[in-house]
Amino acid sequence: MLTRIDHIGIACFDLDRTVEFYRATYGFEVFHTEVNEEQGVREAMLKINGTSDGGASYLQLLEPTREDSAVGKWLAKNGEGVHHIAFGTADVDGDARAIGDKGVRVLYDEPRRGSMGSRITFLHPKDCHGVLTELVTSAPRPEAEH
Ligand code: V0V
Ligand code: CO
Repeated sequence: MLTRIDHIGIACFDLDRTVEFYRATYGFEVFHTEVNEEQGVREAMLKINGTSDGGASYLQLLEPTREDSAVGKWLAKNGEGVHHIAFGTADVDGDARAIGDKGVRVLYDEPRRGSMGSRITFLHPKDCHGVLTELVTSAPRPEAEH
């Protein structure tokens, strides 16, 4: 069951400048940063609400590490903006299977590694009314670390 919005993924050209915008404008601080080479992103998670029990909501700022990555290609075509939404679930495997059975393309056979040790998969935007949709099972108790 999808129980919350885990994060909204926002593509940007310059992660440091975008982080500074969110800090200066709204007061959001960086909770976590990492590079995910498989996904071709450098990312910053800004925690919006939650209790550090795995049930939080974040903004995920994404800068591509290479031009041919998903975010790199998307930025070249669209410029900066909202790239995907991510729903949180306790059971990404089961939910991905159930959604796939409804005829929506699930992009990975098995969930892959996401931010902060989470397990993630994606649904094809063309099957979701134009919205790239991610399903996330958080790691238990993700700790802040920069
Ligand atoms: C592409 N399209 C999108 C889209 N990306 N539509 C809405 N939102 C997006 N983000 C549209 C695009 O405009 C095309 O439509 C069509 O899909 C095919 O796109 P393409 O440019 O030819 O690109 P593809 O087909 O090579 O790749 C698109 C997909 C790719 C969605 C398959 O981006 C992908 O595998 N995404 C999942 C992985 C990902 O996004 N990783 C980065 C975040 P027209 O022009 O034909 O109408 S990593 C992350 O979130 C992490 C680590 C985390 O949360 O922990
Ligand atoms: Co994401």
